[in-house]
Amino acid sequence: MIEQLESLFDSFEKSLQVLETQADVLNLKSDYLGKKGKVSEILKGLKDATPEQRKEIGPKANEIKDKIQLEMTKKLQEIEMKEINEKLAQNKIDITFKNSIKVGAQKHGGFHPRTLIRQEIEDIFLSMGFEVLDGPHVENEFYNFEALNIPGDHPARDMQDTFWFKDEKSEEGKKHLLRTHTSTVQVHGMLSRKPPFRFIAPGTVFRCERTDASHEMVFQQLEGMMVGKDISVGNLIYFMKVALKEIFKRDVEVRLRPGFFPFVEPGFELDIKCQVCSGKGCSVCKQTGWVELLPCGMVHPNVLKAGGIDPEEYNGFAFGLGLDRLVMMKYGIDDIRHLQSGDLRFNEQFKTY
Ligand code: FA5
Repeated sequence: MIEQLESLFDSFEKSLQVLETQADVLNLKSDYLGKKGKVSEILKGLKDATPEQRKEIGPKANEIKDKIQLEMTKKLQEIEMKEINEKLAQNKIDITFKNSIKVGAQKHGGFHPRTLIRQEIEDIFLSMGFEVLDGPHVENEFYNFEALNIPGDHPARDMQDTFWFKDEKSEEGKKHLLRTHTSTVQVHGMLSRKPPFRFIAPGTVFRCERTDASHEMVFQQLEGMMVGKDISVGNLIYFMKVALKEIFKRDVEVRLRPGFFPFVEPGFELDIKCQVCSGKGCSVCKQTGWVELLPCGMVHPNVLKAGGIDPEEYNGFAFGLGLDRLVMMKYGIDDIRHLQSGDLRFNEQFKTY
């Protein structure tokens, strides 16, 4: 039996050598060490052996079992390492990029033209001491109208078609709406700081309007407000001129004309010579050669009062820049609807790198 056990180990070793998968190794293990395996078969003969023979065969059988177990563990590890190395060779990372992606052929993202202009304007106004504020899209009628000198029955409420919410009114009994202009931030700004102050507030506004080449239902404005002592129309015009010069990096023709907005007095419309048609007339400027861009004016005393500011002591100016229209003028875009089209062929023209 001792010889049988030793030759069994030899045949095990030979069979093991040619195996290549862990499953085959485990099958071989059960052939040899399993309940009905080859070692058990040999040990069945123990019943006919003498006590002396048994003393010898027992330890030998254990030794052979341990050796089989050890060889198998080694083989399993060997196969595992081989598999890992093969996988690593397949998934090799080429840090030189020589054999994979060509440097330069990679696609980079870029900023939307509106984001580019917005960042540029924020930098310009920050450099002139303005803060940049944000405000909620969902407002109640106090912030969008009443505090801006537009009471409930005022015809000016119809100047901007409003998306109203049908939900519960606010705690103060005011109806909710999607803000129609960023002038709402004037009110938040006044109520949360003491004069003197100056801030801008870029953001999205919503109007229930028919769209065309220069009108969207969801578009962006950039509000500006400066409150202090003895502020004049001259100050207002100075800041508007500096901002436009910095944005266009060249002289652009503008005109200032009287404009009516209940929240400013006097109020102005600042139009820009249409940069799409150079003033000849097109669908963007509705054949007039001019585009309404930057309404502005001196803050109405009622608005200052609603913002908790004494109009006897302080005054100020405010403006509401049409940010999307400015983007159109800067880049010569002939339809505002391109801006939100999500068309990559449009967006890709403005990559910054
Ligand atoms: C206002 O919204 C005022 N809140 C602006 C203001 C602020 C005046 C502070 C005085 C003081 P208006 O409705 O004109 O005004 O809009 C301002 C600018 O937004 C317009 O000049 C135009 O450039 C842009 N705009 C208006 N409607 C649209 C639209 N449907 N699509 C794209 N841009 C628009």
